[in-house]
Formats: sequence, C-alpha cells, structure tokens
Amino acid sequence: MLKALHGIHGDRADAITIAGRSTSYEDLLGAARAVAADVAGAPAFAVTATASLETVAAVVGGLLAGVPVVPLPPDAGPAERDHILRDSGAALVEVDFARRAAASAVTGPGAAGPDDPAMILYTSGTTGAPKGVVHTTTALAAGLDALADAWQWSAEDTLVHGLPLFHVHGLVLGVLGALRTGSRLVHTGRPTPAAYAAAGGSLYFGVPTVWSRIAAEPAAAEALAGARLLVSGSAPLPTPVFRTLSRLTGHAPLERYGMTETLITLSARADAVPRPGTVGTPVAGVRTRIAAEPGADIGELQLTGPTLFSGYLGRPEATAASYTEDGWFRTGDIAAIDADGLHRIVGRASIDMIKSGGYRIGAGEVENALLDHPAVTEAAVVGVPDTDLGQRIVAFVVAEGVGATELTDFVAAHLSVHKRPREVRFVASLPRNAMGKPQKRLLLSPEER
Ligand code: MCA
Ligand code: AMP
Repeated sequence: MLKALHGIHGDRADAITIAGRSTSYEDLLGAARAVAADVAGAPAFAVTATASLETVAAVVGGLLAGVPVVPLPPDAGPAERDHILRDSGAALVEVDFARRAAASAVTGPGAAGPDDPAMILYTSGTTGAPKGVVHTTTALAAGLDALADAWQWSAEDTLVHGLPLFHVHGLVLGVLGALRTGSRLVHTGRPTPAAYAAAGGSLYFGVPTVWSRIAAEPAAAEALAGARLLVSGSAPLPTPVFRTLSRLTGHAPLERYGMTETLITLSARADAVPRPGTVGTPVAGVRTRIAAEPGADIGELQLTGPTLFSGYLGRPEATAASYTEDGWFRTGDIAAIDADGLHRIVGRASIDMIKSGGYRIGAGEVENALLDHPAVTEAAVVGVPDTDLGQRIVAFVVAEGVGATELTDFVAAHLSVHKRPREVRFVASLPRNAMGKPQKRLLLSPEER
C-alpha cells in the first residue's frame, strides 16, 4: 500500500508537511510503528483526525498493524462522537508523534492483508445517524492507482491541499495517495487561497468552495500558474468558476466524481481537454450505467468495480439496499452520458442529501439534532443553492421561545460544526402530505427549489 516510502524522496526531511510541520518517511514510519504496536490485535481504533502529522501516523500505523482506523471529525460534538465510537467499537487512541518504534516492533503477519478492512469512514445517509463505510486495502489501492493513471500522478509531483483528514478526499486521496505515488505532500492546514498560492505545488486538490474562493482572489489564482494540474471534486464545480480559474491560472480545472462508498470512480484525464460541467469517464476497472426510464437519457448513475466499499459496518440490510438486484451500486445521483462517454452529474435523487462546502450532510441527522432541543416541536432541513457553499443548510422549525443563533449553536455543539444550519426560518407548521411526511419543496421559493 505504501510504495512511496521507498521512493525518490526517501531521504527528504520534508517529504510530508502538514500544517507547517514536516517529517521524513523514516520518522513517519517510526511514529506509525509505535501506533501499530499500541493497537495490534484491536478490532478497530479511532483517532481525532486533526490536520496533523499525528493523524497521518495513526493511519499508517493502522495499515501496518492490520487494524482499521476510524477518523473522528475533530469538531464532532458529543452526539456524533459517541455514536461513531459506540457504532464502530473503536477505542480512541492518542498519538504522540515524538514516540518512535523500531522496525521490529511490528511483525509481518500483523500487517494489513489485501482483504482486511483498512479504514472505516463515517458518512451521512438521508435519515438517522452516520453509517461506517468499510474499505479494504485492495479497494484503496485500486482507487489510488486508477487516479495515478488518470492524472499522470507520480513521485515527481508535489501535492498541495488543505482538506479535512476524515473524508475520502483529504485522507485517502490527499494522504494515502501521496504515500502510494511517492509525491511530496504539503497540507496547508486550512484550504485558504493565500495558503494554496504560497505552497508551490504541481498538483492541487480542492472542493468547489475552495476553488471559487481562489477564483475570487486573482493574485492567489495567478500564483497557481506554475502548477501541472488543478483537481476539483466532492461537489459540482460551477461553470463560471471553471472559466475564471482557467483564465487566471492558465489551467482548466479537471473535475472528478466519487463517493465515500465508491472512492473516485469518474474523472477527466490529464491528457484530455476538460469540458466544464462534466466529470469525465470511468477510471480504470470501473463500469457505469444509467438507470433511465424508457425514452429518457438521464437517470440514476449505477456502477461496479474494484473501488467499492465492503459494506456499511454492522448494517447488512443497508448494504444490500444500496445495490440493485443484479449487483450494481446505486449512487443516488442523477446523471447523463454524452456521445463521447463523458459523464454529467445532473442532481441528486433525494432532497434529503445535502452537499455544503463539499461535506455530505443528511437532512435527517440535523432534524434529529434540532428536535433534541426542548423548544423545538417540528423541524425540516433542506439545502438551498449558495454561491459559496454550493448548498447551504436551511432549517425550517416550529418552536417557541428560542432564537436562530441558539439553535445553530446547539446543532454545531452536538454534531460537527459544518452540519449547523446557516439559516433558521421559523414557521407555524410544516406542510405535510396525507401520510404525514413533510413536503419540503413547498417550503422553498421557486428559485430555491
Ligand atoms: C462557526 N464556527 C463555529 C460556529 N460557527 N464554531 C462553533 N459553533 C458555531 N456555531 C467556526 C468553525 O469552528 C470554524 O473555525 C469557522 O467558524 C468556520 O467554519 P466552517 O463552517 O467550517 O467554514 P467554512 O468557511 O464554511 O468552510 C468552508 C470549507 C469547508 C473550508 C470549504 O467546508 C471544507 O473544508 N470543506 C471540505 C469538505 C470535504 O473535504 N469533503 C470531502 C467529502 P476555524 O476556522 O477556527 O476552524 S467528499 C469525498 O470525500 C468524496 C469521495 C469526493 O468526491 O471527494
Ligand atoms: P461523499 O460521500 O461525501 O463523498 O459524497 C458523495 C456525493 O458527492 C456524491 O454522491 C455526489 O452527490 C457528490 N459529488 C462528488 N463529486 C462530485 C462532482 N464532481 N460533481 C457533482 N457531485 C459530486
């Protein structure tokens, strides 16, 4: 899995830099071996996934020990954190990067086998609490090798990003990808335009919110002219941002599409001219199809391939429900494929799956958090179009004697900060259908639908 550790940057003291602290591969391995020795034999272990060398050592340590790591969002409030720890059965491990163990501390047989779970990532469904998505080293390696092929990603690259280290984008692509390809890694701590501009990389990753903020700061965008590839993903990249970035940087951003459950399955290729509004073609090993009604050319995107997850932890019914009867994974995204095979993501099947700042947020989880507040009797949460975040979370609530800020802070404190509503609208009642289900679209103005 970690091919890079023997790669061309083997001697560098700054092979990996995270939020201003650098390490060599050797020191990283020493710290990871100490973690591996601590967790050996456990069913899983959790780490508070701050943007830090400690998080990287934990992930590598888990791989060395053959014990899956559960990255916890560092700002997760008690409700989210307790759920993840209870659901995964993982004990929280503190990593001390200064503590090192020698090679002999981890024996060969303990190392992760190809079909062992390597990582459990928690992600929201439309209802209820987040589910643990289990990935094997085989799936992670297949996904990363397919991206290295599509993006001509090699040890010659310096990868720069500042994304959170508890999702596929920042952690799998943004950390394991660097370790597998052998590229240097500079994590900027936060994904600000100034930090991206100062990093001097060849390969940059960002969610559309990051790219749109960079496009709005011409000096920062122009500083990326020397890069080789700018990659956008996790949510749709607006065409105006694509065009502004192309003009200011001289690089048309390359867009790719994925999910926590599937890793990255569609991508524009480094050797083709990117077309705005499209997410390219299936990466190596992946096959796609569109489940369209007769006569229609858009429908649910379904796929199969080696990058798929092994299942939702402890939830066989939910895993089974995410596949069609003939074994294709149901993405829940609505897509179309043009004559050249380029895929376009048109929207999502469910109004209850929100993408805000590239984070996936289930409406049901936020509604449940709001309903835990004693003053709230009804809640309906939706994502409305937002030029900065793609969608922003708006909560419609029926409540007495409570203000918007108190409710926002309540959600931010119980779940993760990014799951907080950015706006609360108080209503007398929620429109419901005959079955009693809230009719969320009726709450929105025509331009918000
Ligand atoms: C604000 N803050 C609060 C509150 N309000 N704290 C507590 N209570 C409150 N009520 C604080 C926060 O702690 C934070 O502080 C600051 O305000 C800003 O918070 P945030 O909302 O996070 O800022 P933002 O500007 O809205 O963030 C935009 C962002 C972020 C940086 C683009 O959304 C982001 O990092 N997105 C990336 C998501 C991602 O990686 N998704 C990948 C999943 P402070 O600044 O001090 O911390 S998708 C995936 O993995 C698939 C496979 C794929 O396709 O890639
Ligand atoms: P997550 O599991 O957090 O990665 O969220 C996966 C979802 O992000 C997908 O189901 C899509 O709805 C969305 N997504 C990821 N990449 C793109 C993209 N390039 N364009 C549009 N939507 C995307």
